[in-house]
Amino acid sequence: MTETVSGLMAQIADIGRDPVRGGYSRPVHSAAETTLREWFVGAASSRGLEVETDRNGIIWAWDGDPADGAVVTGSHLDSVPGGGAFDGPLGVASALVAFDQLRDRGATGARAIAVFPEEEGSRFGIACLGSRLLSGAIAPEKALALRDPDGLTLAEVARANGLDPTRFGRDPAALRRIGTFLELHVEQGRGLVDLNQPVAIGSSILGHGRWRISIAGEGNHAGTTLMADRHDPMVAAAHVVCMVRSVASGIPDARATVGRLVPVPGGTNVIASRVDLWLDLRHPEDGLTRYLVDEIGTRARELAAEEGCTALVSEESFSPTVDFDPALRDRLSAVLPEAPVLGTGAGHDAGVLKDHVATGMLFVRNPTGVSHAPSEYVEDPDAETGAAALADCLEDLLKDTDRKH
Ligand code: HGY
Ligand code: MN
Ligand code: MN
Repeated sequence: MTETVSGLMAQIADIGRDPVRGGYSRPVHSAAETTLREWFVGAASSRGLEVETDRNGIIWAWDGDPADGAVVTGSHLDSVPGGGAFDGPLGVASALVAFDQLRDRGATGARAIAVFPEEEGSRFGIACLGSRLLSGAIAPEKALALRDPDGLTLAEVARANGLDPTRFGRDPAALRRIGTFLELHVEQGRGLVDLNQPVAIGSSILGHGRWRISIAGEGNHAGTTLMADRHDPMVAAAHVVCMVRSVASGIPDARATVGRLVPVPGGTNVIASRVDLWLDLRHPEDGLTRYLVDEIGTRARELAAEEGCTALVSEESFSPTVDFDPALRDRLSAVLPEAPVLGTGAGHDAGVLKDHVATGMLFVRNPTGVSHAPSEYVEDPDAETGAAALADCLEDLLKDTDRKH
């Protein structure tokens, strides 16, 4: 019986459900994400794919012997807190089905499925951590020192999950094995719905970064401290959140979000001593993103000072705007002439790898247009259409590897 994308997605539908937030919470190296990794290894092994986990925790499933210049597809299994079912897993499940179809078609040529860890950056704070380590975009010592909300370092968590932190870092041999990387992903927007098409080809990824704004005030008792005597960082933080929205709203195509705000110590009857909040800022022009961060930082310091507090802004990650390889994009259009070419405001491992290997993306229609929330959705027929489109593109790309070997 030929497995379907929706059949594979049904196999993992109950893994990592979040009863409090709704949707799924599958942080990297959590029990849920580990179970998903085991599911993928099982599904790949049952197809006779050769599975290995590399030094950075990336899982590779090879159809045939690993070889340089291979055609690689895949995505990620980790999620944001309370995320949807499809962001990441759809690309992994579609890759498995596409590989089945390539086998049925007798396709030859070196090919692999890659599953990248910590794409969302939900546990250790930096998105696409696996592909950044692979490509050398982040120094291993910086990555290994990253701490999760419980204070555990990546080094500690990696070691507890059977990885050797001393081996983390740029992996030239693994990079050489990627000739082309093509990632299929649920569309995180309404482009395909509005165009009434099931599949799109990716053109670009909006530049985006993450900055931590730490506002320090004076912790004190909620009942004994007069209002006039307070230096309350929560009040300053509230003004900063509203300022972020007003600054970004004035700039076309800018997107600014404070999705995470953590008061310390966080007691109901306690005036916080510090509030950490994280700014997610995106714009097509990297220079304008930089300008907006400076503007927001200046105003945050002013707003903090008005409350007798101080604000410190520190950059956690930045990914410039990415335009996918035009030759690959056009080649995908030749294979999928009906597919519109669409940009995305969401980051992906394909974006990180773009400076190292030819990378492209396919997007599959999401009727709700919503992502990073439980209502993210893909209809079964579109999921199968996406996998078939991926198989068609991979088959075309494999012709190159045949010529090379
Ligand atoms: O945040 C993003 O854009 C991606 O979903 N990691
Ligand atoms: Mn994703
Ligand atoms: Mn995502």
